[in-house]
Amino acid sequence: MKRVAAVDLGASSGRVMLGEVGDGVLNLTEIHRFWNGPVQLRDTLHWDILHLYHSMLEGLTQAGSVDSVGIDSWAVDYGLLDSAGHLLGNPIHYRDSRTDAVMEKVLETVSAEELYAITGLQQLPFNTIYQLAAEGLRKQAETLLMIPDLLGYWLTGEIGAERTNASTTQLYDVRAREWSSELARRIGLPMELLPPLREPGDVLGTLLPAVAEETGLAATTPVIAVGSHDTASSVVAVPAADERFAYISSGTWSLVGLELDAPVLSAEAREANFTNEGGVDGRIRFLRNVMGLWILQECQRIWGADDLPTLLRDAADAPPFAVLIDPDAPEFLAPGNMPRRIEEHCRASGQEPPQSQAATIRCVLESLALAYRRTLRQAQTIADRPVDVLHVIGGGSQNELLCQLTADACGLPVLAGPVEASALGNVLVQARALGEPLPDLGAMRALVRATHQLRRYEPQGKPADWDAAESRVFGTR
Ligand code: LFR
Repeated sequence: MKRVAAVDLGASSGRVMLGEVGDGVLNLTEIHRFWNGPVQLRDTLHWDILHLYHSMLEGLTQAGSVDSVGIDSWAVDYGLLDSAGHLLGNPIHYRDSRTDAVMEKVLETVSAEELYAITGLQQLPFNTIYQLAAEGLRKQAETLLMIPDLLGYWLTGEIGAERTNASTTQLYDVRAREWSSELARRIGLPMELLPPLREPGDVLGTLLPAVAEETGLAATTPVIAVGSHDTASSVVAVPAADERFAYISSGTWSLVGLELDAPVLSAEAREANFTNEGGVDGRIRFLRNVMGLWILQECQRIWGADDLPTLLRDAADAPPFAVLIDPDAPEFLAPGNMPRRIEEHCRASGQEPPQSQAATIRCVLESLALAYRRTLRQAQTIADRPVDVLHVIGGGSQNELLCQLTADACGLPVLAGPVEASALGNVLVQARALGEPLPDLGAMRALVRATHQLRRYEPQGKPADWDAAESRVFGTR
């Protein structure tokens, strides 16, 4: 039996989980959960990286002795080190406004077609390439480390770039499976900034003596690179039985798509803004970001409404298809007064704004389900991959109303769970690196299936209602 610590950092909370993996066993226990979120400091939105580091150490201390440690987090964000290995400033949050209109500027140097041909990445205004262009590199910067690589560096002193997360920077060549020196040159980025790539499953190193002392862990404890992009880890834990599945990794974002063996770099894929992010074992996550539960979380924050179950019960009773929004509209990206932005969005699209919290939540969830439907249909057509089942994994898999609306909208059975998918994927990749016989993703997924209960939602209602809703929001696009 292997005992490993999975550090899993999400945009609204972080956790240290203890994973136990053995023959037919996959246990996950939460050791420590802590707050995470944007911190506005003067004119910039930051992550509180030292709080995350400190909380990670607290969790590792409470975990007791483990065979290894692995870290995953959201993507695209980074810290910069100087030549002495010191962090140059607090990492900036991808929702910060410094990237506003930067994409357009970069596209004057490298066309969207060229960028896609090399990276296969969806255009999101906060991709690492645009963040770097926005900040104009500080002269002292010597090394760029993505968030999990930065925390791994602080644990071990070792520098590297885990591949799944590197693939989200838009500086990574998805076919050559290397950093793109061509793109770095074109945007004036020194290649030396980008550390050597490492694979999920590689050992970064062992704990630094000071870390071992602080946590009480053995100094010989290895830190193992996992699918350090949380979405890569969560897709590892999709409990699919065969290839004909789609997934929604449902949390602050909803990552909606397919798992493929090779990238799809066609004009249709680019025009529909699908991404080809690198997965564990060389798979491709062919997906699109849908705004996700972020809008709901921001509504709750503004209302001071913590009681989600009650809000969802009321939303389930609210009239269907009353008001619909495009959840991916740019005005929903930055933190702020979401209820007001929804009202404004409704007025601008000629709809009477929702009149209650329940109606607002209903509008958000139906609109998300509609965006899922559209994304999945496009993904299947563009990748030429039919699917029989839709797996919803992550925190959002607990939202019964959203799962049912998703099944209805997509016309597919939804299998919901596991909730802690990214932590499970993190644990599984560590266990394999430590020698557990989990030869491939199929074996890992079979273990998740055997040890986790899933909830099934059958599509209900009238498909024609969703057809009509789709053309209301997206026209015939
Ligand atoms: C989900 C996620 C998405 C990424 C977004 C920003 O947590 O990692 O995959 O697009 O956060 O990094």
